[in-house]
Amino acid sequence: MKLHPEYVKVKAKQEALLSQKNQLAQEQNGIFDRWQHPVLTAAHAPVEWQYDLDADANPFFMKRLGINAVFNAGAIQLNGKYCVVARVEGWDRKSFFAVAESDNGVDGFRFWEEPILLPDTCPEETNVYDMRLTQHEDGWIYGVFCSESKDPENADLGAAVASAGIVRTKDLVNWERLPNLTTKQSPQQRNVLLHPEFVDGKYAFFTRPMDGFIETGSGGGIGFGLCDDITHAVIDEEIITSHRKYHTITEAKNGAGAVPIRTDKGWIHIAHGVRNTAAGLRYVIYAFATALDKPWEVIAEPGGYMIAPEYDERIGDVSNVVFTNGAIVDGEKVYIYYASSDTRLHVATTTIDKLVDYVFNTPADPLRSVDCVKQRIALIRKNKELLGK
Ligand code: M1P
Repeated sequence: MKLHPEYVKVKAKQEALLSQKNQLAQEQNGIFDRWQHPVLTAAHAPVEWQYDLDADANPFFMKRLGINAVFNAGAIQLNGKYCVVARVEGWDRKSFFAVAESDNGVDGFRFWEEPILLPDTCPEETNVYDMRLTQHEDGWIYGVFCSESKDPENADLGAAVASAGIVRTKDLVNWERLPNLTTKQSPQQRNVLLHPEFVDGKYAFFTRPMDGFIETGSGGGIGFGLCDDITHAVIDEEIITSHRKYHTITEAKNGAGAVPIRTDKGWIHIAHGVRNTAAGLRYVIYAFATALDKPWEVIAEPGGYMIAPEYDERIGDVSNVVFTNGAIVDGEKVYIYYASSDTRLHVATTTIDKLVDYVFNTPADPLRSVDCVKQRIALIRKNKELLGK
């Protein structure tokens, strides 16, 4: 074996990307700040994960196991570092999880040496993705993710079954796999998230009841359910928190995103909503608040989206998508990790005060055009008065 001379060149080129500083984007909206560069892309994946570095075995220095995309990431702060568990997708379309860390949360993210090898307890499982990381008050860090298998009862090769896989760890290194979540009312689940606190002494999950793999069907929105034992998690009953609504950003589906953020006024949720268009599904990120003592009860929901795909974000493997499954709260600062078009990961930064103001003081969607015009005219007239017009 001998090291291929191309390795040094490829590594140096990647180092330039990894050490690139991020800057605030120019256009801002007062709600959150965008940043110029994505924080993780396929190009951030270690060279050693993709090439056989041995010149004898790989004379043309080919990528043997390429990486297609790095996107939807769970996020926590651990040992003073901003850590994300990203969804990494190989050229073979299989996703897996890998930890990347940064000192400041907006640039310098580097993957740990090896991706996460989950305990293989589920032989039928083909694909895993979108881990939400919850630092639970019981002392564990839980990862809840989508565990996808071929539908054994449907000959169609595209027919799949989605359920919620559960793992736990203390250090993001050693992972214990627990049995998948069972939801008695819903045949399929995706976008499941564990609430960070016990509710009535029980583990509380935000769920996304679905009739099929893609369509939510009769699933009315983001669900909520309690379970007694996380090591054999069963939810008997789900109720709906944030509802899907006709002719809104959540008409086709919605799903929980980042772990709810505790504030003095309520839990702030940052979720995704989906509508259908002639060009396919459009995914945006929206926010709402639930009551501190009843985390399932929505007490404020601004109209429309908070983050929608813009410029380059619109284009990718699944275009016109922004999606979040992780945020980090560091004192007053909030870092929302969102992916664009199932291709790359970005950060949006804001503060607790701004989020609270946004969620509680932005008008709700009045649901009809005529009422939206009235809402806007009221704003215009108030501004005219202020401007002395
Ligand atoms: O392709 C967009 C997103 O589609 C799914 O989300 P949902 O279940 O709400 O349709 C997820 O597979 C997600 O990973 C993906 O980003």
